[in-house]
Amino acid sequence: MQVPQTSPAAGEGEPPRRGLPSALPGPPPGPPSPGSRAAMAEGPAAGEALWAEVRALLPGSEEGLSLSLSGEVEDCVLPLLRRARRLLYGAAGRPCEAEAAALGRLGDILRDYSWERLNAGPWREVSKAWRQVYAYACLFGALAEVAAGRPLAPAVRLCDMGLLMGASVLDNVLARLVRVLQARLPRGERPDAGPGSAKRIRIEPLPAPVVQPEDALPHLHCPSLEHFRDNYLIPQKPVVLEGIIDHWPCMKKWSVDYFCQVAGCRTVPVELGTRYTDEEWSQKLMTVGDFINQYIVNGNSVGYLAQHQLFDQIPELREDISIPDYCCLGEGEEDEITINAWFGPEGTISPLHQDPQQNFLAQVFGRKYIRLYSPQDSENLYPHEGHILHNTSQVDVEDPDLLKFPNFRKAAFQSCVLMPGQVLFIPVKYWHYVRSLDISFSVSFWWS
Ligand SMILES: O=C(O)CCC(=O)C(=O)O
Repeated sequence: MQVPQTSPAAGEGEPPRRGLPSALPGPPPGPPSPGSRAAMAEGPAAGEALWAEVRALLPGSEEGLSLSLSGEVEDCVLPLLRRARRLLYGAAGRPCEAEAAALGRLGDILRDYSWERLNAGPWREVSKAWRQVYAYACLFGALAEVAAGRPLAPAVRLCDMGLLMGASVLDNVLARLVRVLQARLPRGERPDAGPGSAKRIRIEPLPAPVVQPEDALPHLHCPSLEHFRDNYLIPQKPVVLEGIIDHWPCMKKWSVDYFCQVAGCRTVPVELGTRYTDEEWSQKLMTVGDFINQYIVNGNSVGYLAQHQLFDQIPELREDISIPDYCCLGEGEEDEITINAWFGPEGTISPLHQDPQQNFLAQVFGRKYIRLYSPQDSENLYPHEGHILHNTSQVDVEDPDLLKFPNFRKAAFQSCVLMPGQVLFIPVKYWHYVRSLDISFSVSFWWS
C-alpha cells in the first residue's frame, strides 16, 4: 500500500507496506482565524490580482463546475457542495468578507465530514466519490482563504491535503492552484531550514559496511538496451548501472536547502521511527520545511519521507529527473510507472522486503547500503505471516537472530553501497534491505 491519493489506492497485488492513511493523525488543522495582520499586508490591489488569477483556474460558468462524483455519497453532501459553488459564482468579483467566511465554513464542514469517511476503514475500500468530496472541500477552503486575503500558507496546506487524500477533480485543479499560490507566497511565509542550515548538518559520514568482493553486485557503465535486456532483465539479475543519470538536472541542483526553497511549505507524509515493522512506527503529515528542521538538520530521531509520489504533487521537481530508457523494455505504458521519492537522514532502514514490480532505484545524493536476496531464497528469509506484512522478512538483516531464524544463514545475498549517480536494478520480487549511510535522496521507478 502506498501513500495517499498521489498513489493509486492499494490493490490486492500491491506491497502491504507504507503509508496507511488511517495511520495519519486526523483531520488537518483548519486555517488560522481570520483577520491576522499579515492578511492585509499585500494590499487590496494584490488581493484582487491574485483572486483573478485563481478564479481563472476554475470553469467560466457555474454549470461548468460540474461537481460530478463517481459514486454515491450521503444526500446532504451535494446541496452543501452546490451552496459552496453558488458562493463562488454568485459574487460579481472576489467574494466579500461574509461570502468568503461562508465558503470557508462550508469547506470545513465538508472536509470534516469526508475525512471521517476517508478514515473509516482500509484505504483501498475508501470510495473515489468521498475522496472527490474531500478534494472539493479543500478547494473551497483554499479559495475562501484567498478570497479573504489571508496569508497563503494555510491555503497551500489545504491544497496539499486535497492532493494527498482526495481524488483529482476539475482537471487536477488543486495542483494548478497550489502552483499559483506557492509562487505568491511572501518570503516570510516560506519556511526554510534557517540560515546556514547546510553547515549545521553533521558531515562526518558513517563508515560504510564492507562489501566482500564475492558478494558485490556487478556494476555496468551505460549498457546498451539489448545487453541489459539479455543479461539482466530477462534472467532477472540485479545490477548497478552507472553513467545513466549523470545528465539529470537534479544531480547538480538538489540539496537540502534546495528542497527548503522549492518545497518547504508543502505538506508531505513522513514516517516516524526506524523501521516500518516496529511497534512504535507511525506516520505524520508535516511540511517539508518542518521535516528538514526536525529530522535532517536536528535529527534526534528518525523521520523518513519514504515511498511518496512527490513528483506528482510537485511537478516542478519532476522536471529534474527522467524515466530511465531501460523502462521501455517493459510492457506497461510510461504513465503507469510509479515514481517515488525517498528522502531522509542517515540511518533510515527499509527492512528486507519484496515488491511486485521491477525497480530502478536511483541515488541522487548520499549513500545507501543495500542487500539483495533472490526470491528463490524466500523460505530462508522468514516472511511475516498474515496479509499485511507478507512481503516483509522478520529477520533483522544486519543483526539476525539465528536461533529464531536458523535458515537465514543459508540465504545468499549480494550487496552494494549505492553512490550518488548510480542506479540499482532490482528485479520483480527480489528481496531488498536498504540502510542510508548519509542524508540521502533516492528516486525509485516501479515498472512492469
Ligand atoms: O530506499 C529505501 O529506503 C527503500 C527503497 C525501496 O524499497 C524501493 O525502492 O522499493
